[in-house]
Amino acid sequence: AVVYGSLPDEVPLLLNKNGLKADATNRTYDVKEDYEGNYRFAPIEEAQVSRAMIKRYFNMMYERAISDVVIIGAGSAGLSCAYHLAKSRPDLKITIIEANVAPGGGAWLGGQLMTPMVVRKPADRFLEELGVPYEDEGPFVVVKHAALFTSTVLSRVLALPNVVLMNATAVEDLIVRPDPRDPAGQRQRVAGVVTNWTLVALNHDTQSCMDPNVITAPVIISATGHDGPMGAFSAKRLVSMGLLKELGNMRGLDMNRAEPAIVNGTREVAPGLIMTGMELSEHDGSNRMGPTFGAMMASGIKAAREAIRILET
Ligand code: AHZ
Repeated sequence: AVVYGSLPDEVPLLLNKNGLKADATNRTYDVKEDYEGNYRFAPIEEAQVSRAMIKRYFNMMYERAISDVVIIGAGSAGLSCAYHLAKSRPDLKITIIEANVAPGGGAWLGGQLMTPMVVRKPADRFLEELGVPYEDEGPFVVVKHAALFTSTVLSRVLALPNVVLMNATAVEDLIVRPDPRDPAGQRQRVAGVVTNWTLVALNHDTQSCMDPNVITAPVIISATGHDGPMGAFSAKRLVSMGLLKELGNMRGLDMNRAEPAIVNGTREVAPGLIMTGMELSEHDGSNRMGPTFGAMMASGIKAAREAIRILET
C-alpha cells in the first residue's frame, strides 16, 4: 500500500471503495505495480484532473499578467535567450509566449529536413554549457540531431523556476505608451504584449471580435523568426505603428555575413523592445544564413544581456 497526501477538500472522494482502504486523516490506497494484468492506479475523480490543471494555469496567467521580461517566440534564439537570462537573473519573472503547440521553431531539424545541426565556433561554447554532445569539424561542430539541442535547451529552460512558457498562444499586438524617459513625452515605448490563444488568433476572419488578453513587462524580447505566417511579427508591427520607417527585408543567403550581422546587430530596436534571431534580418535587411545555428544561440545570449542592461539602468 502507498500513502498519498490528502486529496483536495473541495472534491469529495466518490469512488467505488472496492480495493480501496482509506482512513479519515491520511488516506491509504491499495495500489499495485504489476505489469502482468493486475496494475492498480490510485483512485481519482475526473474533476480533480480539471482542477489540478486549471488552478495552476490560471494562477500562472494571473501572476504573469505583470512580468519582468516577455520573450515572443520559443525558437532557437528565444530559448537560448530564456536560458541565459533565467540563469543569470533568477529573480526575474520571464514569460515566453509561443504561437505553436510545439516550442522549438525551426530547430527540430537542420537543413532541408535533414537531422544534423551545424553550429559554427565559437557558439559551440553554448553546447558545452548545456552538455549537448557534438562532433568537432574544425571551424564548426555538428550535433547528431537538431532535436537533441532543442529538447535539451527546452528542458533546461522549463526546469528553471522563474520561467513560464505559454505555448499555443500568439502575440497579436504590442502595448505602447509614451516613454517616461522622454521628457517631451513624444517617444513611444513598448510596454507589453497582447495575446490570444493561437487558434483564436487564426480565426479572426471567421468570427466577430474575439478580444485578446495582455501581459505588461518593462522589457519585451522579440524572437519570432523571419517572415512567414506569424514570423517577423514585431518588425512588421513596428512599421505599421510608425516606430520603424520600413522593413529592411531579409537578403539572400551568405553565411559569412549573416551570422555576425545577426549577433552584433542584436539590440533594443525600439524603446522597451529587443530583437533577436532571424527576425533581425527582416528588420535590418541582413543576409539569410541558412542551416547554421550558432548565431541564433549567440544572439539569444546577447539579447539576454541587453535585457539585463536595460533593467539595471
Ligand atoms: O512559432 C514561432 C517560432 O516557434 C514563434 N512565433 C512567431 N510569431 C509569433 C507570435 N507569437 C508567438 N506572433 C510566435 N510566437 O517564434 C518562433 C521563431 O522561431 P524560428 O526558429 O522561426 O526563429 P529563430 O530566429 O529562433 O531561428 C531561426 C532559424 C533559422 S531560419 C534560417 C534560414 O531560413 O536561413 N536559418 C536559421 C538558423
